[in-house]
Amino acid sequence: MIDIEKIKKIMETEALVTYGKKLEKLNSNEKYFVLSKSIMADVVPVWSKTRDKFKDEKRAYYFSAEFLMGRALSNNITNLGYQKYILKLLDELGINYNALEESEEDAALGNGGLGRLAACFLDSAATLDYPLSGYGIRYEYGLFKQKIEDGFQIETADNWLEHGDPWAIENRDESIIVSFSDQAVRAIPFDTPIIGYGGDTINTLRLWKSEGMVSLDFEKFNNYQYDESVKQKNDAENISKVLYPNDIDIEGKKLRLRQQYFFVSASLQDLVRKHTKEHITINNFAKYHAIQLNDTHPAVAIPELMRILTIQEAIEWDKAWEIVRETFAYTNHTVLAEALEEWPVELYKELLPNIYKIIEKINIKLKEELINKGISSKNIYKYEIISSHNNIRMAFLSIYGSHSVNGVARIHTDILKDTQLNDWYRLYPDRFNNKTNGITQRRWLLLSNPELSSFITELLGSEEWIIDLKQLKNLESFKDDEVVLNRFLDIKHLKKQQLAEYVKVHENTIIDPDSIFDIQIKRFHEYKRQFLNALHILDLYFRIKENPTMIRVHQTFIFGGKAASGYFRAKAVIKFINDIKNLIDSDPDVRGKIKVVFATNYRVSYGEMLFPAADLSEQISTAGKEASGTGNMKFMLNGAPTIGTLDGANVEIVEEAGEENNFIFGLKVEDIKEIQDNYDPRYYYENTPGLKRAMDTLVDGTFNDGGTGFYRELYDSILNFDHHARPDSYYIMKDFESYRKAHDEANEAYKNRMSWAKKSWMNIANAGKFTSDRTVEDYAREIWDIKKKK
Ligand code: NBG
Repeated sequence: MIDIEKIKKIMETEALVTYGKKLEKLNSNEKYFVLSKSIMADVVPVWSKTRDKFKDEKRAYYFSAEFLMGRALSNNITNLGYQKYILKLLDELGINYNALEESEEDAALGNGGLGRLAACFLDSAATLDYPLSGYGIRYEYGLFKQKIEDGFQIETADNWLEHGDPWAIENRDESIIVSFSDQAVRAIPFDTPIIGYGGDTINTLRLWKSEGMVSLDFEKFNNYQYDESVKQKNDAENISKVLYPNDIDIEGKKLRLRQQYFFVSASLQDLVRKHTKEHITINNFAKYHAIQLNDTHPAVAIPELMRILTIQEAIEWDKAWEIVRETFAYTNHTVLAEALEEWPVELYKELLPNIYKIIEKINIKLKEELINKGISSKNIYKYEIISSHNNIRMAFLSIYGSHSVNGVARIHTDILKDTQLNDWYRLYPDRFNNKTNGITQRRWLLLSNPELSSFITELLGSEEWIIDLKQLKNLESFKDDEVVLNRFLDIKHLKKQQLAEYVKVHENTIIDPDSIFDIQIKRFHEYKRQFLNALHILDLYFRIKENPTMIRVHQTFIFGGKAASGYFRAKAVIKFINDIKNLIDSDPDVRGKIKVVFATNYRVSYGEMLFPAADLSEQISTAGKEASGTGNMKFMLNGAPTIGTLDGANVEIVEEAGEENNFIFGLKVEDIKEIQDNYDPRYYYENTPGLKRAMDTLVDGTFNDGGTGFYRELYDSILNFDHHARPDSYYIMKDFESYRKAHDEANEAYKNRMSWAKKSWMNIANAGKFTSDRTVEDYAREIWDIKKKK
């Protein structure tokens, strides 16, 4: 039970000892800090109780280069059940909670879905009382901050630790040395509590910071070599300096390889050290540890554990390999070829020669196994971990060194089995399984949409849904209840108003809560097709100009998302969207009827405002390309129907909520297979009414890309066979017409308020499957073999 007097005392003490001021004199940021510290004081004892209760049990570890945690304060006080007491206390102290909440920086140690999934899994596992810890890197700078200047994306450093991080405890006494061929560094663990809902289980996210073995070379300093004297320290610190701002495409940088090995080696050494302290033998390591590899970024864990077992612990190879395979499981998060990580042999040899030798041996063992399994020698190259191009294929290493390989939505796993990883699937059919992604309803409904949450609790007569999302199914009985649906519409309107207020302040633009809020928020990538969305808006613009009396519900199109810093085509689309926005805003004929907003610096905390305010969820990736998507689930849970393709988890969303309650369009995976060899985008460009007109704005002087060449390049990527063997490889020209039709249907459907509300309602009622609680239960049972303990 919360001791509010104690919380207050600690706040006052912290104010004095940390800032040398009285509590009331602190600014919002400082108040946020002391409040968080006072909650930490409460949490720490329960945290160590959790460690004790799982001491002798098998535990699971999520190895991930990214954890996109967002803000902690509100989430933690909600999960602890402290919210109303804290609000009351702050009220008495005259402190404005919202200002304090807003002053917390997002912990953006991830790019997008992959990192956010890791964060949702941690929340679910703690809530369900499973022992799951996260292991990763404490990047000093998270994902860059985005500004828009003149329509262009500008990136600036995300110095999220500037004001300190009250949620992490630095455990210097547990530091670990990690060695490269040319460098040894000290890995310092920072532990953050992961507080399950109800507060019974508090798990750990352990992130490593890289430091030099010595902080100053005294001799050099004395010899006036000031730069040299801190070089070793700086080189070491660079390893955990920044998160690579790339999702999907790999970034083949030496420093990135150092990052991967750094956190993986530190984490494994940490686990082995603890294990050998607790158990007499290392032979039973797999009995107590399940490690999930979040994509291939941590795949070097496989040879690293082999190194520790065979060299450090002197276990013979085959026995060690058995332990490794039993310990690891691998999740694949994409089928895009450019994202399948490969590392040049030369780089490994240079940086990690011992690890490279182990990979070579793993490859030899693999070849032996293939021959034993009757794979003909001419086919062996298809599997080799070290390819004929002298690259190490990390996905192959991960499959071979794991007992489980999973995709993240049914269609994605099927594609892996049927095409991308088909050879491996035929070799080890039992190793492959699906785990459709999920999201935590604690953050994505309870916290971000308290109004809808209370209404749901009222209707269901219980709060059970917070830990058992299937309960939402019982909302279906209200699907024709106009009183209920009207209240839902009122809540939606309120969330739209709240967003509009925020947008007014932060984007300096007015949006109308009575218009349809049509939202696409996610990283910018060609396969996600923000460009298709933009083209359609432009087409609407021209249609309204041509036919001013056209009767449509007014629409507000909201985009949010970042483009990787070197990804010019994605940056061109951001610029294009901003140009369309300005075109519309400056045209009195169209202004008000449609409106474009660019939500700058999209991040977890912005998402918490956007998802609840959406009327329509844009999930329009080229079929077969989006592994799952998780934003789609956040929209669904907040009652926004999907306009989307049959891709990723959209397939399962529509299966649950009904196709009639969503707007599905476009090519399916099978259709693409059929047309891909003869696809000519120019045909659709010429023959789809309105499409040429919209496309040509890229090159006819309507817009100005400031001499960057962005627009011509974008245009060519879609239409020019001289530049590209397969132009429009994401089928935008072909899908345009059916996308427009789906939009027209959605706009028409929106006019009937009750039937629209019913569609939304059916989405909420059928969102139960998409909780990460379900996903984590499945991993725990089918892959990790861990048990919950209250
Ligand atoms: C992303 C996919 C998404 C998926 C998330 C989480 C990578 C490499 N993959 O579709 O693009 O939802 O992973 O599984 O970031």
